[in-house]
Amino acid sequence: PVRSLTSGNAGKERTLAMIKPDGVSGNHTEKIKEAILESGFGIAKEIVTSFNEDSASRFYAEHSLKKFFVSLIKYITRGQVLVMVLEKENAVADWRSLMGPTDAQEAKISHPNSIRAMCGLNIEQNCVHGSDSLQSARREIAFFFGDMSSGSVNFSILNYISGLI
Ligand code: IDP
Repeated sequence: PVRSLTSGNAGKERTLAMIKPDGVSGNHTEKIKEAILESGFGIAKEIVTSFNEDSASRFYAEHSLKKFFVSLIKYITRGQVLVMVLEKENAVADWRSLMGPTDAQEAKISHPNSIRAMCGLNIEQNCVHGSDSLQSARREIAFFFGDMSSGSVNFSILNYISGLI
């Protein structure tokens, strides 16, 4: 087939994917990236970083009143994470579907081919994150990679600064 030279990003959607500390320390990174590429996603951006309590609380602000919040912050700050911007048509929903349900134990039964079934341990330690809507995707991509148009401060710079204080 002849490929258009000007196709660029036309029709593509972006979502934020993250391999959480249990995924990185359990050496699941390569397997997960293979599954991502095999499913037709492009990896537009990638960064290895880590959360501190402050950045984690901001990232998960919508869960701040939940019972599991303190435990979630402890889990997500315990090691490095690999953050990626994935690109393809229908990227938000397709990455959620490839991840599988939040509870990795449930995933092993209902979605045995999902990433959470493959690498997750339970409802908390489920090895991957994915934006749940286009709006969250935009917010989360800007959180890590900055967004020149809104003048937000880059995540790694914030992390660096809070490390100095
Ligand atoms: P999601 O990651 O599948 O979108 P959310 O409900 O947005 O799920 O929750 C964010 C993260 O918080 C989950 O991925 C998981 O790590 C953790 N979490 C969610 N529900 C629970 C729970 O009931 N107990 C402990 N941790 C939870």
